[in-house]
Amino acid sequence: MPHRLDLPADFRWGASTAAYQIEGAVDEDGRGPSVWDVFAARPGAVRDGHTGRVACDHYHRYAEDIALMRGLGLDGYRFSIAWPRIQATGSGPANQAGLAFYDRLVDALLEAGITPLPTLFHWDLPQALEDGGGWLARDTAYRFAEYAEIVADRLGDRVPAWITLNEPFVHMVFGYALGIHAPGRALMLDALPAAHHQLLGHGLAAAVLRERGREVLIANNLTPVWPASDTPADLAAAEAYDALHNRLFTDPLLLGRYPDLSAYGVGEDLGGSVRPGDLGLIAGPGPGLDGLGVNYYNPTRIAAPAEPGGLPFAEAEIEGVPRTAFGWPVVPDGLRELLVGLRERYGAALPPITITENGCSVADEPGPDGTVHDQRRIDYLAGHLDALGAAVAQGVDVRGYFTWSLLDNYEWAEGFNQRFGLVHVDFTTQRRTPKSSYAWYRELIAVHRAGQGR
Ligand code: IFM
Repeated sequence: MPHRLDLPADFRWGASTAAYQIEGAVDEDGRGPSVWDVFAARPGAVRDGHTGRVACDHYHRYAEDIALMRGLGLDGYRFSIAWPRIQATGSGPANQAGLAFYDRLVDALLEAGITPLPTLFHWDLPQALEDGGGWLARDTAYRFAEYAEIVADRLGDRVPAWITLNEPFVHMVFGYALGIHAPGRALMLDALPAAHHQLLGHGLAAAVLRERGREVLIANNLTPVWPASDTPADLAAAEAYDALHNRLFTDPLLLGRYPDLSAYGVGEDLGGSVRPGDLGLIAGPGPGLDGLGVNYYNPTRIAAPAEPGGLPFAEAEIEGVPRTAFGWPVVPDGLRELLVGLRERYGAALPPITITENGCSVADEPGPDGTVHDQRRIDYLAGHLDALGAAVAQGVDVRGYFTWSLLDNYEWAEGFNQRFGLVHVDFTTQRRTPKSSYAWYRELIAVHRAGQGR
């Protein structure tokens, strides 16, 4: 039975992936090493020692993958461009062979009637830039804008809208504060300049894209923050966490200022990294963003820390809800809460929203008849789309939904052990098997397109 949704008729349906998670071909056609190649090679860094060396071999199989997208009836495909394919060391002239790959990809998407929605940075920084300080170095923001210019000049005639960064919060925290993702630095609060420099890079790249008449989005990982109780200590902890996870990224973009991080002992200059004029560059002139990309997976429950002196919050369990294979709590209404909360917080400063990621990992494998029945994913997606519909009914302007992910892929520190795809990938044979959720999503899109949306 197809799922019925009351969404605008021009609502856009899509799926998302990212370069290092699917492309493979890490040494081909002049691609330089990224921080993920180096990190994944470190013993113990990634579960089972998995690397993205081959991943889904999408670099060679993109035509087959686009045929799968066409089969779904997607309006749009969100993928990322690997910076080290375009500039092996993160600066200097463009690598023409790297650009040619994305040229072919974009042309093949358009040929299939699918609008490309590229992300310029989804965590695979050229290692040479990391050797110079990575996102802790201000210079990386300027290199990022140069790279954006190269790519926009080559693909911009066919790509109407661009996402600058994917989840700068996750990249800062996992990559620079905790060291569980590349580049593997464990600097705790000294990682904060990596937030500012990513945002500065966004602002500089956004100016380049807008000069060329292109639309600009950013994809943030956002979470509703639930205080563990209504004690003043838990409420203060929740506020501190919200400032770090959400507002640190949306306030400068939408309001042109950083939130109060005094609970962390951090001033408005974020560890000395903010210079006069930077916030104007991040927020951009006029509405600086044409759209806000929202990646939603789950809410976060926060309590006061057990011991004083460390971080001003502690994460608490969310009880009594289902969990994904990853162990993440499944709370579909959290998406409605998040979207309505954004509108309440930012009012007229909030641009139209696109859900740029939402999905779940399920431990699914083909059964004896070769099919993959992932009812849990269907339930997850249906619940979240209902929540999205409820947010739209409450007046939030949501323009599209891109599920994570088209394919099972390389799930960072988890290697290939978490499967998020609508399509099962056998990582030994590279055989693709559409799961039940693929057929379900195809039907949903078709029903909506046939006029069930408003
Ligand atoms: O796989 C990731 C993606 O790269 C960024 N957002 C969350 C997904 C699931 O963890």
